[in-house]
Amino acid sequence: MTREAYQAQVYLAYASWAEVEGFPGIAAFLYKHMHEEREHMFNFLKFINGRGGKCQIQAIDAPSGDPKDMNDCLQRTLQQEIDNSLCIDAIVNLAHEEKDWATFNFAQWFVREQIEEETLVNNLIDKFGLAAQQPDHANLYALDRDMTSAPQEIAIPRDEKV
Ligand code: OFO
Repeated sequence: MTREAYQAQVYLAYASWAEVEGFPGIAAFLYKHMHEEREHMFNFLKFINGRGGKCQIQAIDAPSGDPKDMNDCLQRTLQQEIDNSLCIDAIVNLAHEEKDWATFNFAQWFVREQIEEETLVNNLIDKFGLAAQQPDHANLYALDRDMTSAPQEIAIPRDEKV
């Protein structure tokens, strides 16, 4: 739960950084994602409390400084999500080991969510790479503008239809 709160804190920091650096569209996308991570945190809290446990509300670590540019920001965002996926995997492994099928089932939603989130950031890295190659940066402007309304959800391979 604290890890999800940390995810939200990192998205907040990167969104604020992007806003100041002149990328309002990417900032809007990251701000929205901050809310999604807060929701994940809340999902953990409700699950733990609802199963007879009691959540301990702990301090959230500070994010590790400003990115050096937008590419660095997106790469660091991807790494955050990969690290988070490993934390979710650890929950799945432990639940399996302890035959705690309720937690195992609960964690499956997050496994799927992480596939989605890693893909979402990877796609953004690809688009940014293409746009940044243009000498006049016109595509970068368009990309940033489009990010304001970009969806936070994406289909995962299992859901794709040919
Ligand atoms: Fe993307 O971190 Fe929540 O699950």
